[in-house]
Amino acid sequence: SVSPSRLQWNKPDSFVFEASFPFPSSQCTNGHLMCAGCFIHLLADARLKEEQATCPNCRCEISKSLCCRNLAVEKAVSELPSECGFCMRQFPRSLLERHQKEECQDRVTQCKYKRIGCPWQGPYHELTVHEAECTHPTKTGNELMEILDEMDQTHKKEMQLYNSIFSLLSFEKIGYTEVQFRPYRTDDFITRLYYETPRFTVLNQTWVLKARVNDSERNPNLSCKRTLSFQLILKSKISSPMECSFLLLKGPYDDVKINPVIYHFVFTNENNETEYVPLPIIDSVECNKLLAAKNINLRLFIFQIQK
Ligand SMILES: *[C@@H]1O[C@H](CO)[C@@H](O)[C@H](O)[C@H]1NC(C)=O
Ligand SMILES: *[C@@H]1O[C@H](CO)[C@@H](O)[C@H](O)[C@H]1NC(C)=O
Ligand SMILES: *[C@@H]1O[C@H](CO)[C@@H](O)[C@H](O)[C@H]1NC(C)=O
Ligand SMILES: CC(=O)N[C@H]1CO[C@H](CO)[C@@H](O)[C@@H]1O
Ligand SMILES: [Zn+2]
Ligand SMILES: [Zn+2]
Repeated sequence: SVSPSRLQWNKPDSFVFEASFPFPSSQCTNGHLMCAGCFIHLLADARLKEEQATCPNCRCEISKSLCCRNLAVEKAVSELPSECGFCMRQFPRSLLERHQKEECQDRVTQCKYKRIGCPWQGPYHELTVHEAECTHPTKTGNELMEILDEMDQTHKKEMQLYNSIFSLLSFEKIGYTEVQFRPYRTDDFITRLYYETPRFTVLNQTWVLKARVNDSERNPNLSCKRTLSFQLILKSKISSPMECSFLLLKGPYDDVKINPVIYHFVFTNENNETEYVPLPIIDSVECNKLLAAKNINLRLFIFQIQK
């Protein structure tokens, strides 16, 4: 069976479709079909439970190498009716994206005075009425100044992040390397998945990265909200404290959507590992993609701050 494409809220002003996976459908060796979203989810779940992923229909093993796309089905599916996530009407799948982006009367839109601070969001068919009544254009210059100041603050924070990356790039000592997180299990009674990289050398020191899945299995409401957090561990002895900024980014071999976030830490021989800090993956769809892949390949930058 083919489920209609599920809309998923990402940021208030954008949404992603499951069809944005690298391949839209997959079939097991016995020919049972699943959509790419379900397939990736099954692989991610199996990794978390340390089980071989199996086809929900026939229980045969599934994996990226055992399953293949079915182009005939993908073509047929693209012509099947699918439901618009806003107006619930049916459209051929191939037309749905344009309908939801540009044509649907119920699609979520924002007020044109958003630029001067109007927070209104609503269906397209109410937009004209709202904009005619919107109080933002009649605000006084002083009121608008306050709103714009707030917006400037947000913008400034973003700029600060990019500026600090640029200033880190002018440091004398910068090291970077490709890192590969590999999955392991803890030997607790209920084992937990964690990741660890092999030892690697950056800035003439030996390091290891660990990561763990920060999911909220105990809260069923959040069971889909998976995140990862990681820590950087210094493995070699140092003669004086080493103050560092570090940053994980997408590497050349994996297509991971990750936000640039800079962390700081002063490494000493006694204080040789950072706290677990969030791995800033854009959303849990991306996180599941990472868990479904065997290893996680990223690029680590370390900037040494010299006094
Ligand atoms: C790198 O470390 C080794 C010993 O750990 C040391 O002999 C060497 O001088 C260091 N190189 C640099 C460039 O700091
Ligand atoms: C899940 O959500 C429902 C409704 O919002 C709430 O009543 C319930 O307490 C939540 N459960 C947990 C474990 O947070
Ligand atoms: C890291 O720190 C811990 C506790 O301070 C210490 O026991 C351990 O030997 C240190 N590891 C290295 C490689 O220095
Ligand atoms: C259960 C668990 O691992 N929780 C961690 C989630 O990530 C934060 C850091 O962002 C940790 O502080 C929590 O301990
Ligand atoms: Zn619609
Ligand atoms: Zn408005």
